[in-house]
Amino acid sequence: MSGTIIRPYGDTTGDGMVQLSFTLPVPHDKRAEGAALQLARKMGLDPALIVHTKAMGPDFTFFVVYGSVHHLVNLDDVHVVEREYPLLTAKEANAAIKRTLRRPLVVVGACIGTDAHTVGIDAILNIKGFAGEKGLESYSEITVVNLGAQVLVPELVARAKEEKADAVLVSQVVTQKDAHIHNTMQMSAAFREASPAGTVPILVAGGPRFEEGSEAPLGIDRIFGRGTTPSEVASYLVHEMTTRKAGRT
Ligand code: B12
Repeated sequence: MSGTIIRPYGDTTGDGMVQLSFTLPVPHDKRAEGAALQLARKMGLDPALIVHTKAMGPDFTFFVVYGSVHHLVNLDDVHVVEREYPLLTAKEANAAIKRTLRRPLVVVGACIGTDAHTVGIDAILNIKGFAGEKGLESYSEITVVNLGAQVLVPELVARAKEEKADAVLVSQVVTQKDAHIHNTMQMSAAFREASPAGTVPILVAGGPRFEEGSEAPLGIDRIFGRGTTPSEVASYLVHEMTTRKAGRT
């Protein structure tokens, strides 16, 4: 292995060991264990070892399998999306908004669809903040309207219009049946339909399982993933707002 070619490891460097968990729709018995090993081997784990099994009701079994893969990873083929704007302090963000807009930036936030996971959006918006940073509510030049959980898209569009929102921030944590994708696409389509060209607010979605770089198919301006802090969001909003403003003059 060269410096840029790597393999996972568990016991000794380069042994290729990985751990994988899944559930099979079969009762917890020997046949289920055989099925789990068959799946693991088909996925390239060889040898594969079942390290944990648990019945999930009478008809399902949960497995943790530990095994070695022979695949190599080339670090030169890894492409990372770098932040293309500077990270601002709250003071710098406030000054930039004041200079550019000459009024506070209005942000409307919500968890849309049936999603009730508000901790993520609250971490960004609430004064209390996240990871030692205060949330956007603490910024003197940002007005935050946090609509909370399970907000329907028409409700969000109407409120954003009423508040004259510059930016709409939605959170999607539940990803079952791609709910986060469907809800976000529905949201962006609704804003485009309701807003004359050139007046669609900055559309931002956040949550731990969005695919990085998938803004275009979702019809939004920016995605933020796990570990996002309020200052990253404020800095982005300032950057996007300034770019839009410059485009109009
Ligand atoms: C707390 C929690 C709950 C609480 C939520 C309380 C609340 N008020 O939020 C309760 C108990 C209500 C709950 C319920 C359910 N939950 Co739950 N829950 C969690 C849990 C344990 C933690 C989530 C959390 O708070 N993370 C901490 C925050 C800070 O992180 P975050 O959300 O990722 O946010 C950060 C970034 O993603 C980003 N971000 C997030 N949103 C936004 C938005 C914007 C605009 C921006 C810029 C950034 C941003 O910034 C944040 C800070 O860095 C997770 C498991 C886990 N460990 O993640 C499961 C989890 C999310 N829940 C899950 C499930 C299945 C459910 C239920 C369906 C369970 C059930 N059968 O009833 C229900 C659904 C309820 C509903 N209608 O939505 C699953 C989702 C699986 C999936 N693939 O979709 C998880 C992953 C658990 C699991 N492993 O199965 N849950």
